[in-house]
Amino acid sequence: VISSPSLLLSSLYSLPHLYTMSAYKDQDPRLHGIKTKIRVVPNFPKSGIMFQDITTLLLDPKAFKDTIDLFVERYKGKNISVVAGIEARGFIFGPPIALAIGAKFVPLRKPRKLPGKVISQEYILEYGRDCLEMHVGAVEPGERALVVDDLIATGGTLCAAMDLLERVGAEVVECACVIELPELKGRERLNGKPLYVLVEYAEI
Ligand code: HSX
Repeated sequence: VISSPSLLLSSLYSLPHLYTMSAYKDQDPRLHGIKTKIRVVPNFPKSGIMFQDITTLLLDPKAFKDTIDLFVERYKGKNISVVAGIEARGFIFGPPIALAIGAKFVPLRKPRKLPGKVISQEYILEYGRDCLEMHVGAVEPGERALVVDDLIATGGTLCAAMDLLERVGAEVVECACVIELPELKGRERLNGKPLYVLVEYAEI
């Protein structure tokens, strides 16, 4: 998980930070274990970037399971038929959630990775553009979808994912991320679409 490389973001990311529980989440004791397992790596992949490394969370079976369980508890019984995971870390958290709630998993991939016919959605990054693609026919009109990723920063990636799903007529019920960087105000870019996060990375 990397931030955008602008000076502004670099300065934000280089401030001392700590994980706090999301204001949107109750004080479930499992959250403490989850947040302590997320490693923050300064100056990776470049100077000024604080990398949010969820691979350390995956090394702890309890914390990883707690992460999945918290999402499953929220979405089970909500008539969600599609979990759409964003490449690449959405592919780690999305499938176990999908299996547990009885939904299909649909990967939203970077360009030229999917072999079938795709629809594409470009989005703006701090410098340049990126793109997500989804297989045509993977999602039907009227399906209820959950979008899953590891982190929301500026919100551009989640917006592109929602656009893809809505273009094929699906209803995006909510976006779910493990981590939110609230200083980057990604939540405000989601056009009122609900966002559920487990931990915030907040300035001290
Ligand atoms: C990171 O950037 C995460 O894994 C997400 O996929 C994405 C979030 O950035 P943003 O679009 O919210 O700024 O690599």
